[in-house]
Order: sequence, then C-alpha cells, then structure tokens
Amino acid sequence: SGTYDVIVVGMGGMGSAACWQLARRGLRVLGLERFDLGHAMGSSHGLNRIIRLAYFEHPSYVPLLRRAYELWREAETLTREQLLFITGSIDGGPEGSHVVEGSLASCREHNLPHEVLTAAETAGRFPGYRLPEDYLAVFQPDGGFVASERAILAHTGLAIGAGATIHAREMVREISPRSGRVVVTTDRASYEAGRVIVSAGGWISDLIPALKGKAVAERQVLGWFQPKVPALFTPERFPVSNVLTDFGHYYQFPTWGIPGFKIGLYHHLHESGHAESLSREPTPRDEEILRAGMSRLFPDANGSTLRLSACLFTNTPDEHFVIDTLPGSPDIIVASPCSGHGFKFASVVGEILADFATDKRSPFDLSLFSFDRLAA
Ligand code: PYC
Repeated sequence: SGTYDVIVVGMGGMGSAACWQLARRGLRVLGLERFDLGHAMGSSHGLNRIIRLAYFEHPSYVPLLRRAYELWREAETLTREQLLFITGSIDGGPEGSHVVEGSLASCREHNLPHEVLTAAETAGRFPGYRLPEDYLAVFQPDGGFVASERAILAHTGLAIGAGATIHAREMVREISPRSGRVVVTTDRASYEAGRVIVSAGGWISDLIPALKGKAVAERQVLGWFQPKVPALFTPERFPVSNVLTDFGHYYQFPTWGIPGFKIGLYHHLHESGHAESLSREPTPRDEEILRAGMSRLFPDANGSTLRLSACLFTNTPDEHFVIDTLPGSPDIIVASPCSGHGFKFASVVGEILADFATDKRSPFDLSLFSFDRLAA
C-alpha cells in the first residue's frame, strides 16, 4: 500500500514517458505494469516504430510531432542512447488517395520540406521501392523510426532516476474515485493517489468500462525477411514508408537490429477482440499476406523469413487517439487507444499527461483526442 501524487497504470510507451515527466517535476509517482517491463504482449515490441512529420492522418498532429522529436532527442542526451533514427519517410499511393493527399496537406499547412516523386523517380532514388507506375510518393526528409523497446526502458530508467517507483508483474483490478482521491487496487495491494493515468493499451477497456466497444484491440503481425539485395534496404538507402494500394496499406522499415527488411500490413487480417483472446502466435497465413505486398512493392526484399511477431493495435472508431480526463471523474486521465500509430508520440504524450495531472494547460490543441467525441 502507499500514497502517491500520481499512479500510472501501464508502463508501455505512453506510461513510461508520463512517469518520467511527472517524476522530473518532483511528484511522487508509482508506475504499475501487469507484465514484465518491456514485455512482448502489447503494442511496442518488435524493436522499432515509424516516426514521420508529414502526417497523413491529420495536420493537427504535426505540432505534437515537433515536440515529440525534441523530447526524444532530450531523452537520448540524458541516457546517452540513440532512440531516434532518421531515414526520411515516404507516403505512397495513387494520386488523390488519402495517404498521399493527407501527407501533402500536413506538409503544406506546416511548411514541411518535401518532394513529390513519381514511381520511376522513387525507384531511381530509393531502388528498394517498386511502386506501381502511376503512384506518387511524398518524400519528407525528417521521417525515420524510434527504437521503441529501447525507448520504454530509457524512459523508465529516467523516471527511476528522478525518483519514481515502478512495480512490474502487478495487475490492476480496479480504479475507483473516493472522496477527492483515487484508489487503485491490484492483485497485491491497494494504493491511493490524487490522480491516476490509465495508459493500459489493449487492456484499457477492462479498467475504463466507458471505452468498451470504443477502444478495441486488434491483432497485427510484423515480419522480417532476409533481403535478396541487402544493400537496397539499409537505413541510408531505404526511407520508412506507408504505401496504400488496392491490395492493402503496407508499412515498412529498413534493416535495423534484426538483420531483415521489416514489413506490416495495416489492419492485417482484421482480427479484433479482447487483448487476451488474440493469438500472439504467427501463422503461415500471416506470412503469406506480408509476402503478397512485399513481392509486388519491394521484390528485392522478398527473401527467407527471419522473424514474425504479433502485437496489438487498440483502435478507436475514427482511429484518432484518446487523451483526456474521464468524463465525470476528472482525477482519472486516459491515454493510449492510439489505433496503431501512437508510439512515435509517446515522448510528447508523456509531457501532455504530466500537464493534465498537474493542472497545467497543454500548449497543444487536443480536441481531436477528446473522450466525448466517442459518444457521438
Ligand atoms: O505510424 O507509420 C505509422 C504506422 C504504420 C503502421 C502502423 N503505424
């Protein structure tokens, strides 16, 4: 048992960053994680996640991204570990598709350096890419990837260094507001805090019932393959990308860490359900669907399988995040249904959550992420 200023439930990308940001402000912080720290059951394993400024999902993410880059760099300086790797990013698809147009809208609204390339120009410049001939690619030089597994450990280390207490292998059963405080009951003890941040990813609706049916876990599979022409898929020659095609929305990374080309298919096989019910065991069908995209878009990567790994998206109906206080319980702060595109923001979301928990007005427009919109 114990009393804290803030308890953070879920030590993934967002939770670990929030613990650091709160502890560095001098607050008494407890971070709770039901699995091991840096586990492979959630949404951040598989070494890295894309970061990109040309945000096709909506231009209002761009100011958050700028701050996210700064905070990733600050964490790197403090931990002396590289977390951010810049390769450039590509958003590809048919002219007029939401990936290409959305990316351009963010570039134009926020004055981001970018180039629009034809498929032939893309292949000339980045020869791992073989986009269909009538496709366009928006190249933005600031894109790249965040070392997500490393980042969770780095944020947690910074949090501990700043005085936070972290308990892994402790499962939260209940979060209940009680006379101006919040009581958190776990399978081991019960704690009290002024504020509770719930960043429990795929498990969030178990703890926040108002999110049932609005934050739904989805199985996602990532694959690493031995490239047939390895030199085309190094971080120097292969920008990260999202490519929308009529056979799926694929996203890919250069070789890094695991010595293979990494590829995923957005919404994979559309398998949604409770986080516990979704298989983490990859199947031949998972591999087949990744190869279907790789063989057409990146044929020189399409070699033998090195690793397949299942993780979770936690999807809202409009695929925007939830970062807000819980309606009717202002001491409970909710963050994490990030619909598969949240990790890159973890650093800035940690800061935003710390602002919420300390009644500091966030400098960002967060209206896209309000809880209330989910009721509509
Ligand atoms: O943020 O680029 C991204 C991404 C691709 C797939 C999931 N997230």
